[in-house]
Amino acid sequence: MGNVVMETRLQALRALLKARELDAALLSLYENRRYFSGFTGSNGYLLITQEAQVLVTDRRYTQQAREQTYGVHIVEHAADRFALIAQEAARLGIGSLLVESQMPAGEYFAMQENLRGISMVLAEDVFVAMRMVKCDAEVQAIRTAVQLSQAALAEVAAQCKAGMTEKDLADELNYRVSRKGAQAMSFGTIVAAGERGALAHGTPTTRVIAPGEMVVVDFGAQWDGYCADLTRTLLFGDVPQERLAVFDLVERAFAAAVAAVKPGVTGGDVEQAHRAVFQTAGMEAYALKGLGHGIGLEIHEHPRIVIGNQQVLQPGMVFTIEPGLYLPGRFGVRTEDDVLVTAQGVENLCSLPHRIAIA
Ligand SMILES: [Mn+2]
Repeated sequence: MGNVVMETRLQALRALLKARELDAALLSLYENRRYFSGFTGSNGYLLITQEAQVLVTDRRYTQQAREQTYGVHIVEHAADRFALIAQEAARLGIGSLLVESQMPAGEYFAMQENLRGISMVLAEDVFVAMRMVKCDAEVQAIRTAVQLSQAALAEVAAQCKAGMTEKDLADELNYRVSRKGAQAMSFGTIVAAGERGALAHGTPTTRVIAPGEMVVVDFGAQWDGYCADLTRTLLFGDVPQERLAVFDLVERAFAAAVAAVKPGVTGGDVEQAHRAVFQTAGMEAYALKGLGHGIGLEIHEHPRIVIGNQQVLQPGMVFTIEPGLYLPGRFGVRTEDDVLVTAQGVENLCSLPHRIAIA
């Protein structure tokens, strides 16, 4: 992300600090640090005041931090990073500090010990809320992540066959995503064959895929830090008609959910649109309570597209739509695409066919 994007984000954070009458924010979560400074090291504490940005990190990352950030003063810590953060906070005249709700308890107590006289205020959902609406550059990064993911799965689908194991399929997919230029997978690839498909998040095993089985494949590439998240239920050979009927029902739920997406409706409204399809078919008992989640620098962000969610959708939000039906001990079906809320309604960022037959 360029300097203009970073500047816009900083301005929004500074306006928020001002409105809440707080002197500074302290960011240590990887995604928040990256979002507000561009720094991608695994260790760092970013202090942001109205005038200054200070990053406290260790010697492994000082050079990298200089290269990745703009307008950030970099301070190298040795053993006691908390004492150094306290020193910087004192130098900057900080009396109150917004801290992330994900801060580990151990760090919180260490900060409290060191930052005497500074009041720490819990940010709760502040940072996830700021990251919820994506700018054009972020949407572009997600589009690229989706394209890499789709191209990789299309190649794997063209070559895989019954007799492979779940793990064979996952390894092949991960390799191809990487070869296409992705920096990483968004999360550990899920491949769940036959009755294992009823486990919503089955990790790949050495179980062999048999002809006539459905195989749930859930994965995604990361591009410029941004995550894609796609699921296809691959149809190996002659899948029994009863199972194909369940597949079609999930497709109808997917279509109903996408049709419900537009600015002004809530996450809960979209979830209900898909649930209604399952209710009518008498299959609701086999569905989960959620339909999707925001994606961005993290694989699970806001908005949450879950039962009763009151978050109002706005243009620029990007989230998954992933209806599924899970029949314990028998089989499972899930289809997942990533969608963008637009001023007019919705754009599906994915174009890979949902129904993929493996000969
Ligand atoms: Mn997902």
